[in-house]
Amino acid sequence: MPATADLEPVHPRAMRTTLLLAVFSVTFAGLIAAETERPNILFVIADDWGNGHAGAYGCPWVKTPHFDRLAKEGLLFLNAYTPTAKCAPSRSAIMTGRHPWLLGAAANHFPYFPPEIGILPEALDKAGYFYASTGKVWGPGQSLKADGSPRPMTGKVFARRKTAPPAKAIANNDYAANFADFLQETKPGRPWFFWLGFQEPHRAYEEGSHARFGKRPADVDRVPKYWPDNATVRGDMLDYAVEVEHLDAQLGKVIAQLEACGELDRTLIIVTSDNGMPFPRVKGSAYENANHLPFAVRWPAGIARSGRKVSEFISFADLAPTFLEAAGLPWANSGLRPTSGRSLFDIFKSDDAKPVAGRDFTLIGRERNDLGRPGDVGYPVRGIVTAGMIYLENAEPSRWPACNPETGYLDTDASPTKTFLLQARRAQGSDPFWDLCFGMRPGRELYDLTADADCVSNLASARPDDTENLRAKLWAELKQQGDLRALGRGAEYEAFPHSDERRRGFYDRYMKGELLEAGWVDKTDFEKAPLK
Ligand SMILES: [Ca+2]
Repeated sequence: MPATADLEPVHPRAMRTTLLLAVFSVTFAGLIAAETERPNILFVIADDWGNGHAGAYGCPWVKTPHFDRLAKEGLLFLNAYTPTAKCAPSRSAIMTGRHPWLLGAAANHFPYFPPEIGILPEALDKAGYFYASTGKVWGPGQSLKADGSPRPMTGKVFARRKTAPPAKAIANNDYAANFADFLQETKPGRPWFFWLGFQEPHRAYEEGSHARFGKRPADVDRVPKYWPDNATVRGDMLDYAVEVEHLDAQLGKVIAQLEACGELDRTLIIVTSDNGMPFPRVKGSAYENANHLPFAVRWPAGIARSGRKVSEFISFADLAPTFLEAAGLPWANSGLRPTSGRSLFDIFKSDDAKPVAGRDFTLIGRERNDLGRPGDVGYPVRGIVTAGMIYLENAEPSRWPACNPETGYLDTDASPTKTFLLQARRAQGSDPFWDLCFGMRPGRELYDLTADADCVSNLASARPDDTENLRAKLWAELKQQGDLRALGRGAEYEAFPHSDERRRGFYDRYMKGELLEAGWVDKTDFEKAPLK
């Protein structure tokens, strides 16, 4: 396996003043006065919950009263982005404070996470925090120490409590009861970090379950322009909403427990998701709705002027720096590599009189997500989002973006929406929605997010100056970070092996006649012959 030791770190940004108190609390753990300055941290992350799908953002068909409450009593972020819209690389950025393309093998989905790269739970342990979790933390992939023993991505796991889910295919994890068990094990004077990893609204869904919850197709205020507006698609969106509402209800029970034990105001709470909704052209792609995510923070002791809506751009690379600043652990002592993000404390402390400097854009991109192309190659993309614009560069436009048709478009989860689009193309010989969701893409894409948030009208040729300006900025930033693709070494990402040996070489083995299981797509997703 290629090593990542030669990955040169990004320009380290000095952590803002490292609270003297906090230094004391690390040096002399046990000083109660100092310990009270450090908050508990509750990190809540949904799996595949997409942009804008909360009441706080004005969405009428996904009801999220508990997320909305946190936003109202804290901060609602309007421009929060994961660098890569796929579970493992998105979560790898959170674990390390680095964009995925600075993580060697962990740029990819299903990686062998590099044992030499430090991770958040190890740093929190150094800071004296009790780190624990329930549900989905990091993955899919393998994370082992250099000696082959497991690495502590999850900390102590609380998963004993089960409940009957309100719809089939929702996890039976009684998240709130498991959180209650966790609280029983916390101790006064020792701050904690709890990773509450919902498995919703990841697919599968109980098809049609929305009707049981009183939802009707007309509730959806608008269908994105890259799907047909019909009952199948609207129903699929509402079944997704049922799962989001389940996680929000569980979140409400968790907040109530913190309130009851007097810890709510002593806890920094962040609620977000790892990537956009699991629908064609969203999860796994690099368009606006793939990487742009719901994000709210509540922390009365640490936030100036709660109740604000924050327009500054933030990245998941900013999370680990935020957590460690709250924990009072200087980055240099954390064991983590230099961060490519920066702590959100500048936003927390902002007087809101003018925008916080240096937060006017964010970088996104991807390498290999799911398998399903000859030679296990990926679909490399880099992009930049700035006020009103998104620029994307597809490094290998001759490849299929959602993976090859003859192996089921493996980078798009099975769904009624996907099935509808595939059947429409088969029935008519072509289909404009299929083209948007599964067809080949040009090397350069530019979208005006103000007029076209769905990213369906590519302006790269029509606006050459904007394209060139954003292109220059994108690659200058990536080069400064140390992105191998910016240094002409992009092929190295493709050489890292997929960590699921059963499926490695999927395309080539399948095309030779081997029967391979891919449970996240349908048998009908496989085209009988290669398409042009
Ligand atoms: Ca996910």
